[in-house]
Amino acid sequence: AHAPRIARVAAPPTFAARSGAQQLRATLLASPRTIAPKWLYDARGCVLYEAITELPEYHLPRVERAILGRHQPEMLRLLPHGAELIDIGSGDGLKARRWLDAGIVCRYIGVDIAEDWLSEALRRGQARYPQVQFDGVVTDLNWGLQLPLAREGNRPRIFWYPGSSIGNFEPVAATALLAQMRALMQPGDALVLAVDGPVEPARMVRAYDDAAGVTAAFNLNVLNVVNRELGADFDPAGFRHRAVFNADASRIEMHLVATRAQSVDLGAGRTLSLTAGEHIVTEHSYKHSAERALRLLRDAGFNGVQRFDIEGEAYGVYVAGI
Ligand code: AVJ
Repeated sequence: AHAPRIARVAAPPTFAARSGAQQLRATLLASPRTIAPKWLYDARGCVLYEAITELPEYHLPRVERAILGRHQPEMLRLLPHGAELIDIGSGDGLKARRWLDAGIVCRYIGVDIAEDWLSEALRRGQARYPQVQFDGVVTDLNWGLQLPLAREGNRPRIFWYPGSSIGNFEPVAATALLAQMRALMQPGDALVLAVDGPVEPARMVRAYDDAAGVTAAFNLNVLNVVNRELGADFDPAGFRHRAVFNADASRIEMHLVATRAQSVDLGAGRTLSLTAGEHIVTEHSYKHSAERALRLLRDAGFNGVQRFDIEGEAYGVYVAGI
């Protein structure tokens, strides 16, 4: 195996017209006021998110592990072997290990927005699995999915999108992203997609507003990110974290609520004025029932979808072909 190669995707023209900072400034001044969830994941945000995944209230990772643990043998019968694993939103790369350990992967391609984390994860993965080729793609999934690395030897591909991260996309955008994955697939390829579903509202709210305040710290940290990105002067002490379940849209919303009237310098000569109680939306986390998830997949053109779950939980892991 050669040393891991990293390909960088450039912003497509519709996005390149405005820098990330300009886009962020515009969404803060728009109505509703929003900060895209990707800004939550600076170095401190990634550490806090990892801590969230260990929280007793945040059941998603535990349920996902239980489903995969229970049903992996059956999934392995559906998945191509000798495959290239496309790990979408790869992060530390640890979730891919179950497929690498199962021996069905010849090449690993991590896809992530954070190049430093990606290159570190590739280096570690390459050292642990010397017989597997490790490569990476740095891109922003908000631009859609592009894979500038060609298949080697026309191997089948497995698209692995765990963690219910698809839930951060508005349903129309989620369908578009899934359709793009499908467009990159050949017969014999497979998608493995994990999607959280709705449970009791109180349980969902607790999962996003834990007793130890880790999710609150994660949410408030985004203001430090915005300060750095824009040269803004948000005072995190002037905001509080709120998680609400929007039943009509079937999504958890994370808000930052202004605890007092304030005006914030956003840089570039722009000012954001907030009244007490006004909020900024930092994340939508859609909870897709089985029916809704299957519709997303069907709308994106997938066929032969199989759902895997465990009793008493609404979380689903879907294996789909084209
Ligand atoms: C990484 C998008 C799956 O929506 O559950 C966790 C992020 N936000 N707690 C989610 C998150 C607050 C998480 N995803």
